[in-house]
Amino acid sequence: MNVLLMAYGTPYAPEEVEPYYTDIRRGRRPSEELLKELAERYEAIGKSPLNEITLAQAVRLQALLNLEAPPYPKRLLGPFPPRAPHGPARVYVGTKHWHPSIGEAVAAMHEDGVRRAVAIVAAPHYSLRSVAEYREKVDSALKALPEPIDFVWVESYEAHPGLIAAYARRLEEVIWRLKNPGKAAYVFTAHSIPVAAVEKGDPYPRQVEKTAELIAKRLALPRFHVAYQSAGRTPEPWLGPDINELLRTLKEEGYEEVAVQAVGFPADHLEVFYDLDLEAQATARELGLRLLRARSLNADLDYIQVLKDLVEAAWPR
Ligand code: FEC
Repeated sequence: MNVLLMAYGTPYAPEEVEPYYTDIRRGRRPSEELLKELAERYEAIGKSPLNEITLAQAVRLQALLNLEAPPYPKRLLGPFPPRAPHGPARVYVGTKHWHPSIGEAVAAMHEDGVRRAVAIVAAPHYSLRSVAEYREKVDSALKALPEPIDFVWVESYEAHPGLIAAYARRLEEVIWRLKNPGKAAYVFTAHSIPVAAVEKGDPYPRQVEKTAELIAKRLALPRFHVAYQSAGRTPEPWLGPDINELLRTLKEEGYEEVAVQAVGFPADHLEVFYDLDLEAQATARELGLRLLRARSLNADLDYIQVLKDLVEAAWPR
């Protein structure tokens, strides 16, 4: 079994911010002002842990896929650890905007003799501005190969019961810390996308709502809100409400405590540590709101088990 696990990617060092940002902008170099602003955001969080988390996810997913599903054999006479019935699994990492790039990963897979594989992004919601773009990068890498690799895609998993349970578990930890859970606001966030994509029929906002609704239902929350964060620095309109704008509305409505969960991102990175933990937290402080954020899934085994389920269900038999 072969897997291409993809994530956004982040620069490893400050001097890599410029080419990374240029790649995000499809080859257009950012202005000095935009570059300075992004570099300052990285500086403010110290470092984005996204590459390390993606690698840890891949290593753990590979280990889980190679273990025979419980119940294990009664006697440990055979090879140890017990072998999965579908044979040795290999998980390759490809990042959308940095290294290893999706192109580098696909080329390495081909060189290793891989001819079929499952492609999955470490982000649960499909968007024309996310998963569709990962797919374009895989397709363009395939064009450079002498023989094709047959990829089966997991395009979204916004309602996977294991994902909902994993998110609910972490939100529950926040609920325990609220002074008055019955009167708090519960806000689920995802990365914003340009409104133009939504007008083209992007299922993204519907899928984000679905995840939020299922977590809320599982925890019997009295109410919940969906907000978008990290809108791009471009003049076009981006999907809202923005989290900071929603915090202002919540304050006006009389809320004192807000529980926030970033359901669009399984991992911690710039958009979580800066946009939520610094920026939204500062807005909340200024408004006199108490904001608590649920911790991320990262490479925790409950999330890796979700990836394993999805990959095994997609693997052609
Ligand atoms: O920790 C890190 O260094 C990387 C954090 C990071 C993640 C991420 C995820 C998503 N993005 C999505 C959409 C867009 C669109 C644009 C865009 C731009 C940026 C910029 C940075 C950035 N994104 Fe991102 N995104 C992360 C970081 N993103 C930095 C450039 C500066 C800025 O605008 O803030 C606009 C691109 C353009 O100009 O054309 C659209 C979506 C996701 C969630 C799915 C995924 O993880 O792939 C959607 C993590």
